[in-house]
Amino acid sequence: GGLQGEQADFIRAYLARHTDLLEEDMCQSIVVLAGAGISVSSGIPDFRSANTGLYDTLRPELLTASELDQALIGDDPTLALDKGMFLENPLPCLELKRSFILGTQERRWRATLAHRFVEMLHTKLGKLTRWYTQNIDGLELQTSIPREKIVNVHGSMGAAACEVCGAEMDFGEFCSKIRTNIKDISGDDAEAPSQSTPIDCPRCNNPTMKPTIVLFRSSLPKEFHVRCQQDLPECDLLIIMGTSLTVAPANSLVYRVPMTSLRLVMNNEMVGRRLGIDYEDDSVRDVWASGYTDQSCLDLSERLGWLDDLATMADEL
Ligand code: CNA
Repeated sequence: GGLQGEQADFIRAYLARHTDLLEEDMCQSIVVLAGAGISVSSGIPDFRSANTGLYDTLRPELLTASELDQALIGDDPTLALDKGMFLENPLPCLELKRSFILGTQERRWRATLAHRFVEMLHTKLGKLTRWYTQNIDGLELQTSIPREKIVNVHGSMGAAACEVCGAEMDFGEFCSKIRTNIKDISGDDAEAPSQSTPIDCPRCNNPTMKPTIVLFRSSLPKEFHVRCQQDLPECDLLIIMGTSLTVAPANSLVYRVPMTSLRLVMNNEMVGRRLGIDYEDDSVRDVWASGYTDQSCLDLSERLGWLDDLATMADEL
């Protein structure tokens, strides 16, 4: 990591502008849209980063599926997390998520600097209207942000329910079943079974117990739509962090905020150009903090005089 040379000067100039954006009176309502990129530094891979993302490292041949389904997943990895595919065969999804589920139970991962930065938008500025996160890792719950300010757009990993009838299962019980029923495609767990068997719902008996995450091609929590209607018309600044903006309708926030609201993209690549984000230097409403989100958040925190608070938060971990 680390910023160097001309690139660093360029980014710092932009960041100086961001500091103004955050502190100005005209900016009263900040909405954050976050994605897997803000949790990568905690040790959880994202989906779409080249080489390290889950889609590049996925080996469909290890999943319990027909050869045809393996080939289809090879072409389009989202199918492994697709509702239709899950109802037909729940095993690929559970196999793919096994270590994520167990890691969540063990609280294996810690909130990152980016999470702490969003926390300070609330605690220091009092301007955080809502934090929409596509992440299912629950790391945002390690911050002191009130629960109602957070929208888990794609659900969360830390609870389990039946995809068919909605019956809930104690998460600890679900995790023990994951441990004994589902094979470990990462090869890290020597105790794992060599073959997978599905986990039956105690109410409807379908083999469809899963973490309460939103699968592809299924509907989002109602809360998402309700909060968007409340929040977006008032939004002065949308901060987009660590997301490829490829998943709809989460990415619709980008064009649903008023034309007058500013958009700050904290991401290591230029995302959302097709949704209208303008990466030209003379853009009137969009600014890009390139590079690592943690580094951008650290730089911004320094400019805002928040480094001591960050250090205190780190001590409390
Ligand atoms: P994505 O499509 O994988 O995009 C991640 C984006 O972040 C990409 O543009 C990356 O280039 C960028 N990025 C990665 N690391 C960094 C970094 N350190 N600094 C700056 N930018 C970085 O993920 P999205 O969230 O956009 O996709 C939505 C899916 C991913 C959601 O449904 C999530 O549930 C799902 N997901 C969540 C997690 C998690 O909860 N931590 C992990 C993996 C996938």
